[in-house]
Amino acid sequence: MIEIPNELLIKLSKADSVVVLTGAGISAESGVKTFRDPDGLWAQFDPMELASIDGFMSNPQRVWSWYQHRVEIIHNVNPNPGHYAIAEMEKLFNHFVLITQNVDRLHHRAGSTNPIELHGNIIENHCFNCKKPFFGETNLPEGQIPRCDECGGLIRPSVVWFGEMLPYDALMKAEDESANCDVFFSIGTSAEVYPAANLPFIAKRNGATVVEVNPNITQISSYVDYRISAPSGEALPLLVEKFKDFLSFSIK
Ligand code: BV8
Ligand code: ZN
Repeated sequence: MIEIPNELLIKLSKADSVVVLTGAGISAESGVKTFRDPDGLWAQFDPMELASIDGFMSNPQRVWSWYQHRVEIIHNVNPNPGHYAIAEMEKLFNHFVLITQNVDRLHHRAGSTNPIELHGNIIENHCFNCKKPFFGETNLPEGQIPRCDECGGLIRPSVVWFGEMLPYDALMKAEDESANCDVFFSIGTSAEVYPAANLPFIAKRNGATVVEVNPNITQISSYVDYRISAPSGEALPLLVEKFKDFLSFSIK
């Protein structure tokens, strides 16, 4: 039985600004593997070999085909009730911002407007050499990588790899929104990857109520004000339903 604390509903009813940070866990119920769960991506592959510049430079074919494999998976899954609940939350607060570490764009497909993508996205590609966006054919025979039509450079996915800076504007906006919100949700993330993992601390330091939605304990669990220990696909629709009931009750 998932508990939504009444105190949290009261805080949400008084909140002007609400920020949500999501990680791979929000997509788990869509069938997209997380990174660090026992059956996650990193259990099979070494992230430094596959999600880093060095990894790409040392074996571009392997990295490119790993990403194409993940793109294939993402094309065959759909947003889950957790994604839709977050899209619904957007309509319930005066100021609502979604920040995601995910690259699968399932939030967009669920109707969230303008999520801040801290780690880029796996759907778009660009030239490793001149950065020119690439819109050509990506479905090539195994072992082949598309080449840039401008400079002939190798094409890479438009994600942020380990050791790469996050998009400056996205990170600045994410930090600013986290520092100025009333309630901050950390949903489906192990809170291990920086600088994204700083955001809940920035929020807390600035007086926000911090809520974690995650069936497992994470690096920030001991710091948060509320923990909803449940899968986001079940917890978030319930939270939205309880909050709407709370609002309609308090209006009467
Ligand atoms: C940078 C895109 C400056 C690619 C990704 C030492 C200390 C501190 C930091 C560092 C350090 N050494 C290096 C660093 C920096 C490094 C970092 O943080 N490393 C960590 C691992 C220690 N960070 C970087 O390199 C970043 N850049 O710092 O630039 C710089 C420049 C040069 C040199 C140094 C620094 C770039 C980070 C971005 C990397 N790119 N992804 C791709 O996808 O292939 S990271 C990857 O991890 C994904 O984006 C993912 O979103 C992200 C975070 O993981 P999570 O989303 O949290 O996923 P995870 O599997 O870990 O957890 C899932 C959670 O869901 C679990 O808690 C589970 O319980 C929960 N869950 C499961 N099911 C459900 C659920 N929750 C709810 N419902 C469910 N049903
Ligand atoms: Zn190029």
